[in-house]
Amino acid sequence: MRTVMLAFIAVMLCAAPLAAQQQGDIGYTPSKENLEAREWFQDAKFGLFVHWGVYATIGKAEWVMHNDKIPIARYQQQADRFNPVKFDADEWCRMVKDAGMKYITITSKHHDGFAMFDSKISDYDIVDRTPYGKDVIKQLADACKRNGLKLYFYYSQLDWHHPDYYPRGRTDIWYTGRGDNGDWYSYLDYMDTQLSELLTQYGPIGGIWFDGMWDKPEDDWRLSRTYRLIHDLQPAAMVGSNHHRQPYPGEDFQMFEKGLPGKDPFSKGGHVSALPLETCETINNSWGYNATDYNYKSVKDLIQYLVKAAGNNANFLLNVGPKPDGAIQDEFKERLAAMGAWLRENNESVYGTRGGPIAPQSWGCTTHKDNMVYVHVLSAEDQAVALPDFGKKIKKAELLSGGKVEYEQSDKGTVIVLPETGRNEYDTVIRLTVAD
Ligand code: FHN
Repeated sequence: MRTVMLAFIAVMLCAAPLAAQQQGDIGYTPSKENLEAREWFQDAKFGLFVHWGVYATIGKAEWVMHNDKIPIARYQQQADRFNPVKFDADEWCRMVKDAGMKYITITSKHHDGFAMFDSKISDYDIVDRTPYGKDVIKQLADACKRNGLKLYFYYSQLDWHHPDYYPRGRTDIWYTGRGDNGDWYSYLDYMDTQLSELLTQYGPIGGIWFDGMWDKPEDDWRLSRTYRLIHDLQPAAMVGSNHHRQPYPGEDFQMFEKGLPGKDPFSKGGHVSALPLETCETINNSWGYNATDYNYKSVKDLIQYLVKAAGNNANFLLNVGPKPDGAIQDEFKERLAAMGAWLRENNESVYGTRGGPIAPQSWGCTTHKDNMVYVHVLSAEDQAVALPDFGKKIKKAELLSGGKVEYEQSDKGTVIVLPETGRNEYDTVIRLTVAD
């Protein structure tokens, strides 16, 4: 009996990851356009994450419905107060470009289920339910096009509002007033319809940034069908999911939340794939607008986060939570502007690069492009840094800001002496020209 039980447990343990693996489209071969989009994405390096929804009217971030146990009937009233008359999509784009960012990823629907776009399958959306009555996603899509930015849509698979999101998952919310029943596959149909809307109403988009599958990861999400739908409608659109697991077939990039690849708190040191990588982070401690969160990260922290992401071969998606009136608070704008100023001076060591060739070190990290290696020294107090051998002969070393740099290379590695002048408080970048 015991043997049978053990065998049963062993089968169950093997079955879970297998079922999980099969969520994706096993036969997926990315199209040429998709592979080009991945290259573009990796070259772009820096994007703006936007968490914006009716929750902004409460000013307690995007989980307020859950955290404050607000029933649907009462939460819906927030839509009556959502009137972002100061929203100016072109101004957002100017801010993004000035920050050196190349794309925007915005919440088209968060866990509260409220669509920030004009959804035809539901009236629980910005056009039908708010005094504002206009589609902000459309305005942003048009402005991004005018400004040469790519637009990605965050879409929450988890939905605290839809009656068919049932059985409920980890965030089981009994206080919403929804019944204890629902047709799961009807919910997935609804989700696919909304995704089709997002992929057909706004021109070419960068991709879909899924979130929320972690709410009930072992359920049948029909991922292969949904991912195929997206790729059929827009072959170049990149699919990624913040499920905190290794990527499923059909996904085109892998994201990490609040940590560098493999070092984020959610994936528990998990697998870093060969797909394009991205890590997202907040400027204060909140994704959605939080009126009492004053824990702003410094410009130095943010620049170093971007550089470390690049050194780890990942993009950096930095978040703002706009106010309910559509304005972006000054504390965010100031930090973005400062990052942009730094990037204008150091752009060549970030854009178009890939991580390495030397693994991140205690003093910083490296990026590379063609026959250049960029050494990013993040600890300003270091007088010299030691680079392990990376198999290339260094022909020249210079500060990116100008000026010669002394170095000594042997078959064990290289010691670089940092000049007294020309160091940067955020990141001293040394450009090494290496032999082919
Ligand atoms: O629950 C969400 C959260 O609100 C936010 O959207 C972040 C962004 O990465 N993701 C989820 C948690 O993993």
